[in-house]
Amino acid sequence: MSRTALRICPLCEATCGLTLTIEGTEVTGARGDRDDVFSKGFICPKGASFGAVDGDPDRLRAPLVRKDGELREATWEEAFDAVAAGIRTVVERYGPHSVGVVLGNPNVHTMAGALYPPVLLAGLGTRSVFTASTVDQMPKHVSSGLLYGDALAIPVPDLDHTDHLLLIGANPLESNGSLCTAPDFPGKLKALKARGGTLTVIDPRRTRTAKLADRHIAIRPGTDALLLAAMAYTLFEEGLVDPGELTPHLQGLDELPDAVRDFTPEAAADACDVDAGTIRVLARELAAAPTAAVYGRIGSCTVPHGTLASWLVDVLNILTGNLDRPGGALFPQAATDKTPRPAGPGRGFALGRWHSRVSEHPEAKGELPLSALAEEIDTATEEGEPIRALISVAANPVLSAPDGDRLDKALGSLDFMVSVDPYLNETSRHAHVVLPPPPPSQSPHHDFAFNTLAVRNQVRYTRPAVPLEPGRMAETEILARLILAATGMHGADPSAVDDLVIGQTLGKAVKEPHAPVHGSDPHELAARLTGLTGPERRLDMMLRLGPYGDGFGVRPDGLSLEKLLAHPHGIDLGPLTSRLPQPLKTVSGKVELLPRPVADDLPRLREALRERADGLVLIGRRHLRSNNSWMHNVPALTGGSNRCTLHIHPDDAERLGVRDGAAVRLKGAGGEVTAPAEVTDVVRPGVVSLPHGWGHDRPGTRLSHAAADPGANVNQLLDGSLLDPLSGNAVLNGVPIEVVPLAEKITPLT
Ligand SMILES: Nc1nc2c(c(=O)[nH]1)N[C@H]1C(S)=C(S)[C@@H](COP(=O)(O)OP(=O)(O)OC[C@H]3O[C@@H](n4cnc5c(=O)[nH]c(N)nc54)[C@H](O)[C@@H]3O)O[C@H]1N2
Ligand SMILES: Nc1nc2c(c(=O)[nH]1)N[C@H]1C(S)=C(S)[C@@H](COP(=O)(O)OP(=O)(O)OC[C@H]3O[C@@H](n4cnc5c(=O)[nH]c(N)nc54)[C@H](O)[C@@H]3O)O[C@H]1N2
Ligand code: SF4
Ligand SMILES: [Mo]
Repeated sequence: MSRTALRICPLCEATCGLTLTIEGTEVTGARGDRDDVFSKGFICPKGASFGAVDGDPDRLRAPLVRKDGELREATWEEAFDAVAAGIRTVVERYGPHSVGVVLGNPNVHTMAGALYPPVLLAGLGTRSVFTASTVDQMPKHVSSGLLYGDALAIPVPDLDHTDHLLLIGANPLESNGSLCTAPDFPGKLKALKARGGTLTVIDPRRTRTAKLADRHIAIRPGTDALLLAAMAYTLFEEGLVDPGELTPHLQGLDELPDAVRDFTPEAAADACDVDAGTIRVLARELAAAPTAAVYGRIGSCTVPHGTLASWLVDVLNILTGNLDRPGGALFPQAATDKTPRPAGPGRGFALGRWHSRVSEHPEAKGELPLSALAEEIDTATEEGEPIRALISVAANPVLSAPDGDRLDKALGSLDFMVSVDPYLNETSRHAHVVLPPPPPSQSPHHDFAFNTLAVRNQVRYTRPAVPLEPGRMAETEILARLILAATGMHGADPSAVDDLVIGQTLGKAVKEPHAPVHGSDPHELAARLTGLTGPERRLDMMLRLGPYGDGFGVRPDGLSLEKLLAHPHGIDLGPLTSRLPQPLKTVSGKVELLPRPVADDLPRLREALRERADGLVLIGRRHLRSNNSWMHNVPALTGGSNRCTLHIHPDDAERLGVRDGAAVRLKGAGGEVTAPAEVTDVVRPGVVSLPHGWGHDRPGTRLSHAAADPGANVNQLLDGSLLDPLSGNAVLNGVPIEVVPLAEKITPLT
């Protein structure tokens, strides 16, 4: 007998609603939920393979604990005993910063990852915090922090209403979108064109997204900030600046013309390899469109000027009056956002409040660069203790971060490491304890992060589609117990963690004059929370305190968990609307257009005007059926064109003597890897492309399918020294590289 259950898909940022077919406890099918208020039935091949991802036989079923050097199955009790002993010994001997925490990408795709890591970090008090953000979007956080005073205030393009979309370094036809949560992104781009709008794509590769575009510009990698600065220059030069209704909310507009003075289209053309006339046209089109949105993603972030490029994306939206207006780029308002406070000056955003110990990288958003994790473990300095224990949650930095070989060694030298991970993979194989979360079908789901980035305000919650298997522990409970074990409260009831958060949050809310619960008794409010579990009670609390909440009865029609459960396909909260100045938390209470750290970084961008490297540069790519490093073990999602090949332009291939299908050796600052060449004019000349997340050939992993076609780890070509200095974000694109046909290793290259 089969049944169906709803489940929001956690496999990318689009958050589609799925209808799962379940036989017994096994997910045997997945289709798009046509009644989902947001995704309306959309599904992609990854979502359709939910059952295969969920039921992968290599997923760990029980905790593993290292005994006599070997990882063996153990009880949860033994596992947490080992965590408490391992972490506490290091904290007590070497202090809190000697415990590192690494948080990987899937944390934004689980409820556990949203609700518990902040408590863990606060409880540990460590500054050794590393996340996937610094190999991804940290430049955008820094830019938003500086412009708006809030690193999480990220405007998203109004895909459903814009007349003109300028996509920079994003390939939503493969990625399904990022920092712009939109089920059926491809359909939305087609709809834009169907309603007479225009799509421009800036990408060194002629991607599937670029093929849809009215205009594709194959820019030289790493130079987007120059192109965008030259567009801003053009807007000023040609009198096209018109912030419109934004004007009263802006500070520093007068200083911008001088700041971009040197970035004429003529000066930028050579470096970008885009002619000056085209740059001017891009600026004019942006200004002329009734509404327009500039949107930049991975290709604009993981580059040497990632923060400046991210800043310029917003500056262009502002100069053309497109920020915060329908059809432009707007600030979403999620159901679990904090109660909006009245507009007014805030505390602003600080960068570099502390620095990493070895290379003295400034912190950003409380994080240090993931690129620096290996050296923070393997290098002693007089400044303080190296990291001796590591807590890794949903992270595989051995493949995702630069120089995996060095990190691999460093992890092997730790006194103690715990991984919360469903797989024994390149990173978790070093752990002393592995705590496996249940598969997604057995976990509840709500998108705390992505609803704040969604192209339409909406809220959805799905309970576990399948009950927890015997012997399994919910990931929320795993993390709650991990917090207790790591902070000296080992053995306490995990509900203590939720109670602590609820007590603190409500205690604060009742003191806020603008909160609906102002003046109430927090204990009385806590007693009214509903939900079967601690995380559900926390969700209920957030919903009720939030912008659409029932305010614990103050607004009886408002949201609560109960109301959400009564709407299994979600609740639509309407299109994005103008919100300024409310989201601003800058000291001035305005959008600070030329923040000091940005102004101080502009000379470095000016120098880039003169750079014109001649050698080959490396960029990445994503495949629709992939997800970073962790889906190569699912047969349904591998094979075909989803392979770790080096894309190289026919001209470059001919010049270097590279044959299609033949192995080539790649040499970068961090090492060498081998991959088969795929000669294709999809990449522009001078650029080669190798996808990330491959390199599943290390011993001691349990990834039977992935190991059969391991691919090469592109990040081994990086040594971790190339960063965007403002954000600490790794430079993963536009990296100098040598390519040698394998049989002719000794042939000089260029
Ligand atoms: N060269 C290059 N490198 C890149 C990128 C690139 O474009 N080019 N992209 C970067 C980007 S954008 C990102 S976000 C990072 C990602 O970097 P990571 O977050 O380190 O990598 P993932 O492959 O997403 O691995 C996540 C880990 O989480 C585990 N996992 C999966 N599901 C769950 C779950 O439900 N719970 C828990 N606890 N664990 C789970 C997986 O088994 C895996 O070990 O990679 C970055 N690296
Ligand atoms: N199928 C699939 N979907 C995913 C993921 C996945 O691994 N697979 N990962 C998820 C994650 S963690 C993220 S962060 C998102 C990322 O979402 P996107 O940013 O849309 O992802 P990419 O497909 O890497 O697109 C980046 C594009 O930038 C281009 N590029 C490289 N260098 C430059 C440059 O210097 N300038 C410009 N203008 N372009 C450049 C690349 O050619 C590529 O087409 O995708 C998410 N969705
Ligand atoms: S687009 Fe993303 S969220 Fe939607 S089905 Fe595919 S993987 Fe899942
Ligand atoms: Mo990412």
